[in-house]
Amino acid sequence: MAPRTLLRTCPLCEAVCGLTLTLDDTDRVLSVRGDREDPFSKGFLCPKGASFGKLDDDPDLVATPLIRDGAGFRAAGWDEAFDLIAARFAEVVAAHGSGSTGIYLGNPNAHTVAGALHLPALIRALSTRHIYTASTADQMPKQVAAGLMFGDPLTVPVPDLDRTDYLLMLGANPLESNGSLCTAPDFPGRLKALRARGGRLVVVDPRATRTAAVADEHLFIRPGADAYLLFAVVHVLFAEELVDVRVEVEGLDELRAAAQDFPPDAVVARTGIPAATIRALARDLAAAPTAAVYARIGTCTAEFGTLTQWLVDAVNALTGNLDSPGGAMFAAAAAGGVQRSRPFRPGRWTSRVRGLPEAMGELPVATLADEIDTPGAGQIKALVTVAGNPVLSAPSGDRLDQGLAGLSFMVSVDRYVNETTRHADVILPPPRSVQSPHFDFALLQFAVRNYARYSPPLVALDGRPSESAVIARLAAAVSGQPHAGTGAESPIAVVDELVIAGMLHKAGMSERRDELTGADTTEQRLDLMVKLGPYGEWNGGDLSLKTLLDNPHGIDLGPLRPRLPGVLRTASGRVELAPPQLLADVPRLRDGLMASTPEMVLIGRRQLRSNNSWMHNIAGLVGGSNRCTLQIHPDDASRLGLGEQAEITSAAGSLTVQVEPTPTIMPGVVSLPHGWGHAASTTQSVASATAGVNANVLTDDSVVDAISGTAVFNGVPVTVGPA
Ligand SMILES: Nc1nc2c(c(=O)[nH]1)N[C@H]1C(S)=C(S)[C@@H](COP(=O)(O)OP(=O)(O)OC[C@H]3O[C@@H](n4cnc5c(=O)[nH]c(N)nc54)[C@H](O)[C@@H]3O)O[C@H]1N2
Ligand SMILES: Nc1nc2c(c(=O)[nH]1)N[C@H]1C(S)=C(S)[C@@H](COP(=O)(O)OP(=O)(O)OC[C@H]3O[C@@H](n4cnc5c(=O)[nH]c(N)nc54)[C@H](O)[C@@H]3O)O[C@H]1N2
Ligand code: SF4
Ligand SMILES: [Mo]
Repeated sequence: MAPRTLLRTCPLCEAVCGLTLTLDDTDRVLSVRGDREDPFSKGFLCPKGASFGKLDDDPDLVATPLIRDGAGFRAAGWDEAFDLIAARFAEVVAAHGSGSTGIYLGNPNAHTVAGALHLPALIRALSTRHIYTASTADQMPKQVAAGLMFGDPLTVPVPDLDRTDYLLMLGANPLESNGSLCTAPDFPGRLKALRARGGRLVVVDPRATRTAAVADEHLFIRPGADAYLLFAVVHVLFAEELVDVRVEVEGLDELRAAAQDFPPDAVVARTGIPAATIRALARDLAAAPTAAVYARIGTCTAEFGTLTQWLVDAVNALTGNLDSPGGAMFAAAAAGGVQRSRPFRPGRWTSRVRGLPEAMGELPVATLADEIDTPGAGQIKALVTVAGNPVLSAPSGDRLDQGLAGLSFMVSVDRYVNETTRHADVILPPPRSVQSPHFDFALLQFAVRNYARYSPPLVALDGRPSESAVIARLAAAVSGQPHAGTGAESPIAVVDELVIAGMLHKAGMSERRDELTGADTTEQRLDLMVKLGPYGEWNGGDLSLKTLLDNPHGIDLGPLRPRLPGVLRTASGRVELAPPQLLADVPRLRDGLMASTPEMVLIGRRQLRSNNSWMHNIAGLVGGSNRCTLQIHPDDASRLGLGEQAEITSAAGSLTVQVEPTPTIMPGVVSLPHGWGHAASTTQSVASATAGVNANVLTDDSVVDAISGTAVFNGVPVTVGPA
């Protein structure tokens, strides 16, 4: 049989590029190209996407369920694995109650159908408040700020990249990350186009990144100081009467009053940015025909993460750029739509040990180790992890490493035996990517152009359960029902039918169940979501699962359109510019103006041919620039007498690291990428041989962004000396 050409969305980052794959007659991926006919990605492909085939059939992937056997694992059947899970969960719950179970959900869940559609059933089945995800090591500050300003934490504005005249970007490096909370395939090309049409790009970052290199202007900023910079911009906008709000807002006077304490001169020492530069920035933003402020991970995982994210959209609103073409806009996703009826409220409950706030139903991952280590009612005894590696990704990861080893029971759904899953009693593998369907339920809500694309599984499951089926059966097992019913009795069909019935009922369309199409109940759910969505066949449009299947390269649904006030869920029905929960944290920010700055601070960085902790097992992706090195300014390196290796110490721990002197980083700042520190005891042969060190030995789980509980990875005080 000749090689087959098949189409699929790349699941490896937020850019959602279309891929054109060729598969041989054993269903192995022979080649990967960018899909030139995809209307959104137009053929773009990065080195990770090019490695899709290598990742898909890495010989070190887990292929069958694994059950702990002494120090290692043995292969097991699915029934045996689920029987064991049901029995052990029942024991733990009988002895300690359901509050002693917990779950950690990692980043790839944002890219899988199982993550979007079936994890909620697993979370419900566990019936615990111990819910942790990578969000509190990532974007939770943005979601909390958006929730308070717009009423819903999924209502996050994105820069209208293709039309803006001026983009101010803080703490993001899309030339390496390909963008985040801003779904934009070929981000580099879009920035090039911005400048080619006469637009201006200004990058704020403690490092002169690849993105800074293609900008009109780069401003070095002291880590953790973005809220100061943005407050000073707000101050100037008010002081110079440049405010031009074009949407209905509440709290303008309160915002003006809060900004009083942050004139540009007051923040110079803290930010390292001259007052004249800050004034010019404010004036330029106000004067540009259209402008957008966009801030990402460098500004989220910082001491004042939520305040910073608030001020980003406050500036967008004050300059007349919120919800307006060329400004910061809200996507309308084909399978989306605001579900909530009441305004978002964070902190509805707090964590047991440290009293940290809940947000969106979850607790901060920075306190997961506390909840495992601290005895008493509610201590976590049994843990589920799905697509995550918190030993390398959570603050004080080494502490978690020890905590996981002491659990009564742990089950992980993952492709690999990694630094986290090696502690599991049972590992359940998802099938290969080519055996999985793909639809971006989450990421298309943050797209810079409205677009939809569905990829059905390309290769038959061949006896393996889909990841959705694994999750649904796990949900049944932790509730004491280990057995896989068949057909309509299977856990996955039961879950899907419940959701379908609920959605149809809510829409007043219960009689239309039979009109849903799709190869299985999960595809029928997608059909329903799309039909009820903003372009849907049952909502005045023509979109359905069928139109998605008929257009395998994806469907362009047009540029972003203004969506206010329709998407707002605030009590006032207006954009809240000064939510009380945010104003309450401003005194802490003001106190920070007086605090002494540490001599040396640590920040992170992302690497082009990597993805957090899990792409280091592909030989073509590691090495070269993708190594675990401590970047430090040459002046600092010589002042400190550093050789090839250095010892770096924080309040949390100490590491010996490889030194990489580079003038691209600010003096007084060092950068270490996360996701390294691979253990020898996993099955990842390549990753173990290029181990590196775990940056999260240095990050301190006792320090969080107060409002969202998010971990602080940027601006960690450290000392550095010769090894
Ligand atoms: N110091 C520091 N720490 C950080 C950050 C930082 O900037 N600095 N960044 C933070 C951020 S933004 C994030 S998102 C987190 C990431 O934190 P995590 O999500 O905990 O870590 P990942 O390394 O992304 O682990 C993903 C896991 O999912 C598995 N996997 C991949 N695909 C699939 C799939 O389809 N199904 C299943 N079941 N498993 C799959 C991989 O094998 C891997 O084990 O790290 C955070 N940690
Ligand atoms: N190739 C690749 N792509 C990825 C990932 C990956 O690991 N590799 N991870 C994915 C994930 S999970 C995410 S969340 C996204 C993140 O996507 P981005 O937000 O674009 O992430 P980074 O590339 O780490 O860029 C963050 C920048 O913030 C800077 N920074 C650090 N501290 C501060 C500060 O205090 N203030 C300011 N202004 N800047 C600061 C850093 O120097 C860095 O250049 O990327 C995703 N895409
Ligand atoms: S940019 Fe992201 S989505 Fe596009 S090919 Fe690379 S990894 Fe895949
Ligand atoms: Mo992330």
